[in-house]
Amino acid sequence: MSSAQSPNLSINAQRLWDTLMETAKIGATPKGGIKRLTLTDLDKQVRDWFVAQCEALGCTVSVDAMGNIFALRAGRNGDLAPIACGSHLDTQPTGGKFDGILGVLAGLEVLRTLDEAGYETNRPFMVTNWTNEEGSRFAPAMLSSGVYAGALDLDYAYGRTDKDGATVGEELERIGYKGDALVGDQDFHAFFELHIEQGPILEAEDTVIGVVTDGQGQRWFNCTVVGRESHAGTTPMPLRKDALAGTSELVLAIEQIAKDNAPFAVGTVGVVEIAEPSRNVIPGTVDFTAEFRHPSDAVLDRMTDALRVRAAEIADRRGLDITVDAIWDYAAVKFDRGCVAAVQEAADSFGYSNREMVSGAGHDACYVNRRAPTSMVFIPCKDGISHNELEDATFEDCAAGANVLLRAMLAYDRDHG
Ligand code: HGY
Ligand code: MN
Ligand code: MN
Repeated sequence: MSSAQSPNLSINAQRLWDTLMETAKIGATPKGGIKRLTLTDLDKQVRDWFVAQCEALGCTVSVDAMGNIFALRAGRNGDLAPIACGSHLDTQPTGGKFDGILGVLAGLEVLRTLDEAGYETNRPFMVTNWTNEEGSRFAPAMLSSGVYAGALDLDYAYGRTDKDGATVGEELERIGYKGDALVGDQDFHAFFELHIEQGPILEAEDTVIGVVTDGQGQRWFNCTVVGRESHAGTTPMPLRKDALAGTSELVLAIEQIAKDNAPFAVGTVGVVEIAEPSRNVIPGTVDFTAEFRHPSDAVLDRMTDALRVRAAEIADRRGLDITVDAIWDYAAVKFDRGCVAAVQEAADSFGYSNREMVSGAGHDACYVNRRAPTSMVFIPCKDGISHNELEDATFEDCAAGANVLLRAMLAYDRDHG
């Protein structure tokens, strides 16, 4: 079949769903989610499965020094940079079956569909799996796509440690995914990422496809509050230097800063740890994480300034020492209009309801967009819930998303072959 025009191919919805359910067994949790933290043995298991599936399709598979996996399907013009898709196979500790996984497995389904149709694309096509998108075991998120995009340094990434002191470099070595290819050497002519929305908009509007035009920026912080341990029974309230009470005030201040920048701003404290906790000791040291997100970098600057002002005020009034350490500055993203148009054309070709939208979550595509024309495809998830074992998406919506991914890539290949 010639590829002068973009063919009206569709994916095999049942095969995609069966593949999603099959890999969901790797790290399955009793509540129906997946706990498959990056660079663990479970991550290795699903990576090995993915590589084997791609090789069985005749793909050439390469792995770079950050463990990013690239599976290449040959096209007519083999010397041209591929049109790529993909996402991530790692999950949150309370992860679901679809976050990231849908984007990788839909990419595999795209290759399976082309292979079954005996369709030769102009350019090579590629599916990718990005290491440590979640940033849960090793902060920050999108670590490997960040190195790929030149936003983060390889040595910095290798040195990131988990709570037990294991480093990314050691764990890549241990699971056999510290590849030879230089990070960043792999070029894409374009990149498309399918992902669940992870928010409530598409479901609330009964819309099947999100045509993603932008991604919001993020700022991540590690904070430490130091007061003074002392006896819970003998220390009068006015004499206390209670690190947890100070932390609690700052947590509410973070929430208020986000509310003060409504409707788009969000602020979250996800991890709080008291050093040497004891029920009858006034907490002396508390470490916690904080993050802000907003589509505007200028607003994020203002929110960061407000956080520092509030921290200083609380520290002064309570006699505490508070440090706010900015560990990650992730700029807001505007996706490529040509790629967005390909997604729009694909959604329209199937007659799927659709709307343009901004991504609230970070994605590897947001970094890849610094290297190649990129855009994303969203589908709804039940109740907008994600990073939760109850995360759910329908058979039909997963099929629709994969169909749009397929035809967006083919449309781009038609116009850029
Ligand atoms: O945090 C994020 O935005 C992504 O889901 N890891
Ligand atoms: Mn994700
Ligand atoms: Mn996620």
